[in-house]
Amino acid sequence: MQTIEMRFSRRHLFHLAAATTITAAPKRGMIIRSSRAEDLEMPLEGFLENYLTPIDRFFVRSHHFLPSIDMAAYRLTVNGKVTTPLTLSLDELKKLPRVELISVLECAGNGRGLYEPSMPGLQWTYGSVGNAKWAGVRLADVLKKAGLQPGAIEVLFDGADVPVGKQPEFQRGIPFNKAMDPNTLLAYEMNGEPLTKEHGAPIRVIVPGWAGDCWVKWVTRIEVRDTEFDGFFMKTGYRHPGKPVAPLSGVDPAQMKPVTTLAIKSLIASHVDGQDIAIAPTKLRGVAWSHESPVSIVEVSTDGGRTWRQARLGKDAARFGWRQWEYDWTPPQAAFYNVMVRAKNVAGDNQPMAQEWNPSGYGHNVVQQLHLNATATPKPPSAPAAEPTQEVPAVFKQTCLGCHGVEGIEQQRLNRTQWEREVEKMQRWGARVTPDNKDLLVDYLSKRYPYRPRK
Ligand code: HEC
Ligand SMILES: Nc1nc2c(c(=O)[nH]1)N[C@H]1C(S)=C(S)[C@@H](COP(=O)(O)O)O[C@H]1N2
Ligand SMILES: [Mo]
Repeated sequence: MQTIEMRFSRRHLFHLAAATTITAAPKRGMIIRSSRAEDLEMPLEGFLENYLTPIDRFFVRSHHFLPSIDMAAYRLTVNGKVTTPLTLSLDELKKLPRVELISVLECAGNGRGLYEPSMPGLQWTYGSVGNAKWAGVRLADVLKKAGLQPGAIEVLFDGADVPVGKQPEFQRGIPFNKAMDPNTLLAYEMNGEPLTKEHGAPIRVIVPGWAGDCWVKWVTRIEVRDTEFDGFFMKTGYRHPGKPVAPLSGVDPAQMKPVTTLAIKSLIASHVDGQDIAIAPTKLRGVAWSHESPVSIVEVSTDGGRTWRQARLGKDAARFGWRQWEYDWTPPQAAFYNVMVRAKNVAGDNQPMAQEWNPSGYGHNVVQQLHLNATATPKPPSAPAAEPTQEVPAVFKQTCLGCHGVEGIEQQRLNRTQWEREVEKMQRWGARVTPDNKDLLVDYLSKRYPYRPRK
């Protein structure tokens, strides 16, 4: 007998369901940077699957816990320096012209875990980046509907997510000109599906070419401003000195500028550092991306940077999308090769040969180097040895594991001073650190998770 369900396609049902509730889709084989709130990194093989990153492989970065939003009750407020403040339902918003574009979304902190010396923060390696097709409406169309008053310099976005402890609320703004760019969108779809919960349903901001922190998820309010917003995530977080600074130096946030555009970057996703390969034809593969100017050339060196040859670029291309590349190579003899990749864009930007340091570890884009051991008897890469289990003091469990899991803590590689600052930050955000337990905590953390080189 035919049931009602059978008359609808799975996809149709998904849309029906999405009309009232926001669905969270399961993820596949991700690296857990934090289990709650969720911060998930795409493993290297994810880069090789498809030109558009599958949603179940797309990285997740959430500062706070996910909000619960009732789609029927959802409204987007537009206020500030506008002539007619708006309150729009999802249906009203969707009446504006639909726009689709492909763009890379990358976290400003992608590659933080590769910095030497390391700094506190989620220890992303390569995969807090993805390439998706977004669909939505132009932010400019929404702002024009509200009518603009003269003097606007910034557009601020507020999401529905609620902070943990006393952490300040996540609110980010972009300059007015970037907000009016026809490529800046309020998206309701990702890769042809309604946005999933972890990616910001029902509405998120798309700022092509700019770092992920301004791609605000779960947007409920847009404020047009004639002054710069001075909330934590603008005034203190997501700032870059704009020049290289001495490793481990602290820079006053007032002396730094907000993170804006992405850095040009390329990576090898088909191989890992130190791996054995056969003395036989090998295909090196990966992707390369840039900011507002597309990648034009990808080059590979198999001799430590003495000579460079052009890689073949994939046929899929979009101004803000990434470019797949591949390079056929046969190692001439048994040897330990230093293999590198670098990209250039149409504007002439390229990647540095040495990574300049900044306090929060943003914009990591040094030319990637892999050592590949060509041998007649290659062994498969071995799994990393499991860490021995150690006793965890009660004071640590009680003070540090109430708001989040242990993953974000155990991946840090920090010296005592850095741990002390981190514990003080947690105290400001609501951890019950007291003069009695502070030294115990800092001692434990700096011995258990000290600075150590990666690998
Ligand atoms: C009151 C809640 C709360 C408690 C308790 C807490 N933290 Fe956190 N912690 C946070 C928040 C909020 C974040 C940042 C989440 C984000 O932005 O993704 C965080 C993030 C972190 C990170 C990741 C790096 C960073 O700075 O974002 C580390 C490491 C960390 N905490 C260590 C600790 C330690 C050590 C303790 C115990 C002294 C502790 N936390 C106790 C709220 C807390
Ligand atoms: N409301 C809200 N929007 C947010 C965030 C957040 O924590 N809250 N994280 C930002 C950061 S730092 C990044 S890198 C991207 C990540 O988007 P994704 O989780 O869809 O990959 O979302 C941005 N938008
Ligand atoms: Mo981010």
